[in-house]
This record gives sequence, structure tokens and C-alpha cells, in this order.
Amino acid sequence: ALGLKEEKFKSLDKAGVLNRTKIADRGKRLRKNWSSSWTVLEGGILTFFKDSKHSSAGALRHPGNLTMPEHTVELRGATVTWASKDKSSKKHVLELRTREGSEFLIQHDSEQIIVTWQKAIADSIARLGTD
Ligand code: I3S
Repeated sequence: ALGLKEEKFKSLDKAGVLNRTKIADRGKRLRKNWSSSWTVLEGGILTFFKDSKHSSAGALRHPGNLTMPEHTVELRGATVTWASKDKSSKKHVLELRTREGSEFLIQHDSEQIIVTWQKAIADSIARLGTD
């Protein structure tokens, strides 16, 4: 059986295309700028890649060898909630706040898809704990 540590970091949790925007950087408000992004949840880290065009099947972790992550979000100590209506006029918006006070909005038109992400992110945060 895997130890606690291995259990936390064992594998890819989830990957797919989401709409996202960063709205705060360590407490500092940012201008909203939505974009579609290949997104990977793995080992307590959520990574938004710059470009979703290369996200073909089989390229789960990296959408092409040369595509660099745009944002990597440490989920330890983060919170994920459903965004209030004043945060966005879009439907199915999640608000992710990091321990350092950065904030991201994450959205998908499909309720089923966004609910799956909400659960996966919340599970990941819960597994990491706050220590
Ligand atoms: O919170 P805001 O300012 O209503 O966010 C909207 C803007 O980011 C807008 O861009 P411009 O500032 O260039 O107009 C976007 O096109 C909208 O999508 C943003 O609102 P939603 O409600 O879609 O998050």
C-alpha cells in the first residue's frame, strides 16, 4: 500500500479545457481577462497552460512539448467556492483563493464538467491539509 505521502502525490487527478481568469495576485486586484486554458490537476498543483489548442488526447499532461505553464497554483491552504453573482455574469463559476491571497475564477458552460472539477479541486485541497 502507498504511504500517506505517496498517496498525496501519486498521479494525475484531472485534465481538461476550462475558461479561467486571474483576478488577484497576492492580494492585489488584477484586471479580468478570461481565456480558455488546458488545465491539469496533479499532486496538489493546478496548472493552467497558455494555450489549449494542442490539448489532443494522449497529450494529457503537456499540450505539446514546448508549451509552458502560464500559472501553477499551489492548492495547499487554498479554498474553492462557487463564485457569487457579482464576480461574473457567467454561469458555473468557481472561485479559487490561494493561501497567498491570489484569486482565480474558473468556468465551464457545462455544469457537469465544472462540478467534476469542483469536487476534484476540493478533494485535492482536503488531502493536502493545511500544515
Ligand atoms: O467583472 P467585469 O469587469 O464585468 O468583467 C468583464 C470584463 O473582463 C470584460 O472585458 P472588458 O473589460 O474588456 O470589457 C469581459 O469581456 C467579460 O467577460 C467580463 O465579465 P464576465 O461577467 O464575463 O466575467
